[in-house]
Amino acid sequence: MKKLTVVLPTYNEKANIKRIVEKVFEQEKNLPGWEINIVIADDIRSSDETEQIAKELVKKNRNVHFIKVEPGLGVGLIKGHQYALTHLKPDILAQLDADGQVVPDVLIRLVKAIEEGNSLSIGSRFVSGGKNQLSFMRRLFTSGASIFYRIIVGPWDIREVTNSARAFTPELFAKINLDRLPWKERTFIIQPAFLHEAVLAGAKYKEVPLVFKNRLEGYSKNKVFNYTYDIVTYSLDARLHMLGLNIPFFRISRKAKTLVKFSLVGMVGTLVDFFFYKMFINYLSMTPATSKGFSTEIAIINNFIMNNYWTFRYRKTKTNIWQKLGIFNLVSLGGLVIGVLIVKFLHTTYGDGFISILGRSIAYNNFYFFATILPVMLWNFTVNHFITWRNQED
Ligand SMILES: Nc1nc2c(ncn2[C@@H]2O[C@H](COP(=O)(O)OP(=O)(O)OP(=O)(O)O)[C@@H](O)[C@H]2O)c(=O)[nH]1
Ligand SMILES: [Mg+2]
Repeated sequence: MKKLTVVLPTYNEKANIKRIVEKVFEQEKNLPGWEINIVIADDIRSSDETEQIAKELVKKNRNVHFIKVEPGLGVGLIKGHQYALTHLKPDILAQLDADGQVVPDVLIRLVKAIEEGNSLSIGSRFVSGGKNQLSFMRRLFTSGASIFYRIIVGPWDIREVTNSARAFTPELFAKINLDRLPWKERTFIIQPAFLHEAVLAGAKYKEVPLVFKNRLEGYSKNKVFNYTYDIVTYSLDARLHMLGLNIPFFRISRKAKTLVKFSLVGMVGTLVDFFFYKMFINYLSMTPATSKGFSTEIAIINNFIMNNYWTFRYRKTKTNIWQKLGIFNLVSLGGLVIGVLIVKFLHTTYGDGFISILGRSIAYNNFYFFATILPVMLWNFTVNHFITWRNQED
């Protein structure tokens, strides 16, 4: 008998785990000559009864194995395969989501593709017979991520990059560079990243049809903004690496994510400021100075709301929302003073000249304005990061 191991990563999947285990074993009858073993890799943060249910399954069936793993999908998958390799000696390693979204008969096709001589088979919603039954927004994300990744990283002929349903040989797994693969990061980037490293390791790959349904029970751990951000930064990182530039761009981008979100909020805030500034002048006949006063306060409130419910959403503070709004306003006032001082200093130093760029004459004062953006943003970010939304969890 040959051995197939299937890793099922879980994070609060009490409603699905039993059913998926049964469904996976049901595939055995269509895989003559193969014995299936399942490794459930449960996140230590799982707070529902996933662990109890999984342990009952282990007691009932000696082909079910259970490990507890550090947070992150990548950790669940990699540790799951490493467990399989050391304890079960598999001929093929496979992995599936544990929430029942993937129709498990994909296993049969995944195994067949390896038997045909490939070292990596990829369950794909984009090949003939494959289906993606998610909501419109999720489908848009899947396709967008796929196209972006294929253009920047490639190869062009792999169409499915964001799904876990895959199988590969132990030999291929041994060749994957785990130091470069960002498998310990708490993100779903493991899926495209593993693919990239597998291709670099010389994988012979094939896509097979996969039907992906909406989640049956439980909740999604996939955060679309974060995932999009990671896909973009990882793809650029991978491309730089392929060009011979080894810059840890992806790791740095993940560390700088809060700052990037804060800057995006700042940009939206500038548009809001400008929009109301014009509205108050044109429709309420305010003077520019009065209008700027009101429009800036609206932008400050806008930025506050976006930062509170998005950028710093995970921060636990001891202050209430009104106190935070008060501090945020004071910080913004500080930013205003810094901006004015910078303009004053530059104006005193360089005066009122013009510079000719591409045949157009541009006043120095434009540059004075833009010179304030970065320092003011850094001031705002630093103070809000350390004071307004300081994590005070204890
Ligand atoms: N061990 C572990 N498993 C995880 C983690 N995050 C997600 N999973 C599991 O990985 C699988 C995929 O996660 P999902 O939340 O279903 O992600 P998704 O399928 O892209 O999103 P939905 O379509 O909304 O379900 C599920 O079996 C999860 O339980 C994690 O941090 N650690
Ligand atoms: Mg899912």
